Order: sequence, then structure tokens, then C-alpha cells
Amino acid sequence: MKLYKSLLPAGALLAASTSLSCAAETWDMPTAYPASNFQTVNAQDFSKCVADGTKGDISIIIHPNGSLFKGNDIKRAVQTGQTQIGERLLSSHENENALFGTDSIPFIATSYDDSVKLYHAAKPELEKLLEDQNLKLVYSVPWPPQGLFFNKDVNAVADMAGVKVRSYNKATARLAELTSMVPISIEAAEISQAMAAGVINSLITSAVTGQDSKVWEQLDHFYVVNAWMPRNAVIVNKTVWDGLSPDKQKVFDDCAAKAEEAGIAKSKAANEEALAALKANGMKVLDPSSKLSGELTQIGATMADEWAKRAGDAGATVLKTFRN
Ligand code: PCA
Repeated sequence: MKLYKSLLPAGALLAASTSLSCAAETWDMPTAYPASNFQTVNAQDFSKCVADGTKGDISIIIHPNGSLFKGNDIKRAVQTGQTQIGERLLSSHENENALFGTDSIPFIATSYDDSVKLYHAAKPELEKLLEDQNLKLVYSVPWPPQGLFFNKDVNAVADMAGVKVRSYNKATARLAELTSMVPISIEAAEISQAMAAGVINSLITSAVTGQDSKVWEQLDHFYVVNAWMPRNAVIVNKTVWDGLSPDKQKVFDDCAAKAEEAGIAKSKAANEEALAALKANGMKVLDPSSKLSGELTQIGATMADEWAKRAGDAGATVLKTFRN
């Protein structure tokens, strides 16, 4: 080795050692949604932004649709360093802390503008919570507003009794309970199968996830309820983050800001496209009757009170900041 080194010109040695210390790294990024979904497309763009910004030093490989880790396991996998980075619906972890469910309080933030305002109000708290779990929040993008899919006319909450509905977080499960439906927790990647098998016959989700799941094969009604706009968050292992040079951290911050902005536009466009696809596949896309809408508003108020109790002072501060 010594002999070999002595044969190399000084410049070449320096170049060799520099490229060694910045050896290109490949990171794995599990996500729970299909490759074609707007969240995943946005993550691909983010990955490209990071690759370009770090001149190829960090390649982030996206593993969509729960293929590397199932949705519910992604946060823990990033936390424990089984993978460097991942994308997860944070409200699914509301059992750890009510603040993770801030984006799923019914009828609080149901427009994109309000979703962004609520996110910024909650962000300092979320960052603290995540940091305590060895995680760093990179960026977050809202899903389109949540509605209700059924295989029949539903004109009042009474029509929902006994319906088996897929749940994905505490809010969906609680809404099911308060409407006498039966909540069943199912990963997004398994919705189509669960519907085909008759395990569920209803969904509380966006038109986009309805389209991703080809919901029209089993269901025929989508009620545009605009209940809430849950968010996916991209999180990175904090030890990995702390190991990045300030320059690389800046690349991540810049790409994250771009991803948050572009993500909103992608979410809006995906919603329009999905609503059209539901109709094109024969589904009725409907506004809820005034009876149903009134009943859901009341249930939403109950859920908001329950959330406020769980979230305590920190939750109150978030809502106050949001409303100011
Ligand atoms: N799609 C995701 C979360 C909210 C949404 O619109 C899902 O159903 O899993």
C-alpha cells in the first residue's frame, strides 16, 4: 500500500481520500402508498433534489406500498435505525401522543390553506415530540379532504349502523364508534383485498386513496364530507441527521421546503383527478344530506372536545396559534 501511494502524485492522493470521506451513501425510504400516488411521486422528486444537491453523495431509494416495512412499522424502523428515512401518516401514532392527531380533528382544518396553518401551529410541538423519539421531521404533505365511501345510499348516521369500515388512525376508529360502524384497522396496501373479501364495506379516506384502491369494484357512493386533512410526514433518524455536514443538512432543508410546496399542488391536482376517476367508473360523488351533515358536525364536535382533553395545554396552545 505504502509503495503504491508513493507512486501516486499528491493531488491524486488528496482526491482519493476526499472521495473516501464523502463515500456515496444509499438510504432506504419505506412508504405505505403506491408508487403512482402523489405522495410517493413527491418523495421521488425529493429524493432527486437531495441527489442533485449532494452531487450524488446521498441516494434515497423509495420503497413504496409497504414493500420494505408496512405502514404501521415505518416510524419504529426509522426510530431504531433499521432504516435512515421513511414516510408515515403521523396521526396513526396518536396513541403515543394526542398531538400526533392534530391534523385529524374533524372539521377544524378542511381547506389546504387551513391545513398549512394548522401544520405550522403544531410543528414546534411535533418536532419536540419526534426529537424525543430520535426522529427529525423533514417535511409533511396533506392528503385531500376525507370523505365516506359506501355501497349504498347513506342519508343519516343511522344508515351507517353495523357497516364494517376500514380505520387508519384514532379519529377514523372513533368516528366509526360514534356512528355505530365497526372499525377494522387495515393498511392502505391491503384495502382492495379486504374489500374483495368482504372484510370491509366502507372507507373513510380521500378520493385519491379510493382511486388507488379501485374502490368502484365494490362500492358505489362517495360522500364529500371534508372531515379533515391528515398528513404524511417524512422523518429521518436523528443520529443519521446529526451525522450530516451542515452543507448536506442545508440541502435537505431546501429540498424539504420545495417538497412541502410542490406537495400541496400535487395533492390538489390528485384530488381533482381522483374525483373525476370515481365518476368515470360509475360512482356517485355526492354532498351529504343536510341531516347527515348536521349529525356528522355534532359527532365532530364531540371528537374535538375529546381531543382537547387528551392534548391538554400543548393542544390548546396549538389551536390558539392556529386560530390567531
Ligand atoms: N389516504 C391515506 C390516509 C388518508 C388518505 O386520504 C389512507 O387512507 O391510508
